[in-house]
Amino acid sequence: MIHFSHDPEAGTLYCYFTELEAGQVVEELEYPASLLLDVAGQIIGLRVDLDDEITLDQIDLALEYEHAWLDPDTGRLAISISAEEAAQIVSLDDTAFLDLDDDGRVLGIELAVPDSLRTPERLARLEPHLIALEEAVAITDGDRPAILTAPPAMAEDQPEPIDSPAQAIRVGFVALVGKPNVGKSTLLNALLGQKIAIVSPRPQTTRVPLRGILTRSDAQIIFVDTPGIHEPRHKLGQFMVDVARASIRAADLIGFMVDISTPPSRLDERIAAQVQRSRVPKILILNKVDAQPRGAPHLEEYHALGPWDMEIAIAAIKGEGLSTLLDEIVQRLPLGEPLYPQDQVADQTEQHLAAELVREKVLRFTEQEVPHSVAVEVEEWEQKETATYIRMSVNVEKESQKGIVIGAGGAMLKRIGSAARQDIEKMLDRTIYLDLWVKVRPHWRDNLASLGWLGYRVKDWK
Ligand SMILES: Nc1nc2c(ncn2[C@@H]2O[C@H](COP(=O)(O)OP(=O)(O)OP(=O)(O)O)[C@@H](O)[C@H]2O)c(=O)[nH]1
Ligand SMILES: [Mg+2]
Repeated sequence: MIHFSHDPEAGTLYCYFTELEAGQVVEELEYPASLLLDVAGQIIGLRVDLDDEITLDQIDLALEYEHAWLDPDTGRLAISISAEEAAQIVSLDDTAFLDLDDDGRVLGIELAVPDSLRTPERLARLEPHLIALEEAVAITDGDRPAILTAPPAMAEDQPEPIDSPAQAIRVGFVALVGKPNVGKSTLLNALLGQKIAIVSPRPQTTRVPLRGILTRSDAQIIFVDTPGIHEPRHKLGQFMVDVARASIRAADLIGFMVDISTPPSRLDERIAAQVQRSRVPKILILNKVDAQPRGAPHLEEYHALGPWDMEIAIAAIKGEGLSTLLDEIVQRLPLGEPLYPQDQVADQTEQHLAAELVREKVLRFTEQEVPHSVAVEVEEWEQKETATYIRMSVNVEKESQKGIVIGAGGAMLKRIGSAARQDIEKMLDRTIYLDLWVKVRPHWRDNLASLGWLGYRVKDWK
């Protein structure tokens, strides 16, 4: 959790990562601080420049927040109300105070906002995230606070459409949902004209929702590629299904995707029933039309899982039917203002996408239980003179899997590394040096702590 409050008289901005109880703060530390501003000069967050005196454990409460980010090289801890990058960083003359409890944990940060940045215009974006000072006081008394966090970027809480029709374009979130392996990620990449989602012939390739943003003059469509909905057999699977369902709830339009080359399964029926419960427009996307048997024998069975606002047969892999699909989607989206900068294509960091590309190669080159037991983490990412040095760990669950991923004489790891390096270089358009290490993390797919550590936490993706 996180909440901000602002004391206009003292000119102080508070940012707290936990419910405070009276007497909990026993120590204060001072660090240089800055304010993060957006392109319009409005405050969207703060940054403190930490040093080696503070350990990662001490700032764990802050780092739980989805828009908190620590640069391990510089020690800068940035906290923002949104995922966007600050357009301007204004360093403050006064240092910020970090409030610590008796375990040395950082509970919150206080900083003095200079007069020039304390105008209503500057504070406008922060305003909805501020809790009133009375409530902040109540927190100190141990009452349950009215916590206002950064808005989930999903559609439910997006601003109302703008008034002037001249400026309004079609804007909305389109959830691509369906069972594993029907081609959701392939479609996302095809619609965007570039690869941001990994694809494999194995089911359950996508693990976290990935937003791909398509901006054109009349519309901004945010496609949400979701994990395939299936019968979960471990906590990771449950997480995947939970986040996929959350994407259905948050969508302005649902693209229910099926594989028309095979008949509907019980899973298709169940997902269709979930989709039907939503009130937003629903499009039945019949994919893999290139591979379907003559006479489209399954068309009627899928149609019967409806009603659908529209049905369309496509071949995502060949790009067939996509422009019609896009037009049908756009005309069903609400009017609004763009939510992302024009040139932004994905909502994930380069690091996340690069780690996914490594996982994709593991999915492609290894067999049996190995592909699903792998999680890839970026451990180091540093721009050096001639190349970006990237170190990642490939986590598996068993020693035997580690052996398979490394391969005889390291051959498999070399193969994975070399294929991933080519893709990452293409994505970043620069030379990289990729250093892969294989680690055993027993039963991580069923261990909540490991899931959190590896970035599979439901709250991060809702
Ligand atoms: N023949 C054919 N194959 C396709 C088409 N679209 C996707 N595929 C293949 O289907 C497989 C699964 O594709 P993905 O895009 O990873 O499927 P997904 O629905 O994202 O799967 P999960 O992430 O596991 O839920 C891959 O081997 C794709 O190449 C298509 O239009 N025609
Ligand atoms: Mg996928």
